[in-house]
Amino acid sequence: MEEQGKTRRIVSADTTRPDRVPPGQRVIDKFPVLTQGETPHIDAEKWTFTLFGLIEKEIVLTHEQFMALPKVEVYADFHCVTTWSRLGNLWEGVAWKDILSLVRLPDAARHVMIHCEQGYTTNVPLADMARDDVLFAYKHDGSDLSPEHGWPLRLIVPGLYAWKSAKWVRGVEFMEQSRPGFWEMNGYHIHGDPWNEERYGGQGSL
Ligand SMILES: Nc1nc2c(c(=O)[nH]1)N[C@H]1C(S)=C(S)[C@@H](COP(=O)(O)O)O[C@H]1N2
Ligand SMILES: [Mo]
Repeated sequence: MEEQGKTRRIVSADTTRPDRVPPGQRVIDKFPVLTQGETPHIDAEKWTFTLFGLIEKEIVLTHEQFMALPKVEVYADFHCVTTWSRLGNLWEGVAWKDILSLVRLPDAARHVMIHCEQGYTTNVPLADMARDDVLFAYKHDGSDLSPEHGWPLRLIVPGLYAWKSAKWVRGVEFMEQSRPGFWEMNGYHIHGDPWNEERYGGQGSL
């Protein structure tokens, strides 16, 4: 029984919708791997997690320091823009709220850019990050993330299409203005809300 009492449990509000499958999506049971490029090989001893950008002081955490942060479990659905949805995932990791408590955020900060191994990036408004079901996950359905699914750490933003749920995360950049990340520069929507089918195209301002 590892630290059962300490782990907070959160149920993503979207899983309680009368119709929990967003328009144009179909439910699948398996968990496909969608990666642009190769699965990176990561050495946890050398891995770091950096918070930078529009904050007073850059923060760099080692893997050991990250794993010592408070734990949360989140039950949430996962919607890929290519139309598959995997319902009822149990993620374990560190809530965004607990990452935010490490920094002093200036009022001007409105967006983050998530930076990953091999240069993958994705932009997310802080307003979307603020939902209580957003976490940096290191476990899925009771096991450590597999390398293909993002070990040692991935972001999970259940309220947006899954390209925002960046795998192999290495850092978070705080920004005043939004700018497009990898897929957003390659035709995906700048925001990516599955309930409004923000799939492709909309490079409008957030
Ligand atoms: N670093 C990184 N993160 C990524 C991707 C990627 O190619 N590289 N693909 C994204 C896309 S398009 C989807 S649908 C999900 C898929 O997650 P999965 O491979 O664990 O199913 O990861 C997202 N995160
Ligand atoms: Mo995707």
